[in-house]
Amino acid sequence: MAVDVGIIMGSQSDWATMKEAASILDALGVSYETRIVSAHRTPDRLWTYGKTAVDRGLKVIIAGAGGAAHLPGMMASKTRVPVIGVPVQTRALSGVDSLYSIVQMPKGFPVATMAIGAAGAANAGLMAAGILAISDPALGQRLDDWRAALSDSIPEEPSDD
Ligand code: RP5
Repeated sequence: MAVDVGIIMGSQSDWATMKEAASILDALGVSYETRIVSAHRTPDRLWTYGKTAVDRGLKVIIAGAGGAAHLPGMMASKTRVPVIGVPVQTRALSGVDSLYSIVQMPKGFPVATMAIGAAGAANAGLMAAGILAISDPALGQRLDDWRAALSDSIPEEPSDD
């Protein structure tokens, strides 16, 4: 069955971060699949995933990777499905390596790059939902409700607790 969003990641170790995107999509009722697709360890899998993305009906791809994070950019080179990149935080360089690897795409092949780590993954889910909501008013309403609930949860004054 066709899903709207593909959440792909370079390694099992990225899942702790990327599940933040999945959890947002769950909350908003957006269909998705999750796959480990490594630019370096499984390049043929990357190729096939990108080549079949349009025909499989994917509308947005969220791609997370860390270190030499080539997955989002390579995926963007292989499909016109919009790719949202999530730089996974790394131990050696705190994810700045991932961010730089993802954000500096050459003209012609964009990757919408999020913040490093869990916040970036959650925002990738929200960005994907926003894109899909352009043609899905019911999802748009759910996204508006989600945003209003977040705003309502922020106290006006700080407390010591
Ligand atoms: C990248 O290398 C992955 O995206 C991951 O963030 C990083 C480390 O992978 P593992 O060695 O934990 O599998 O390809």
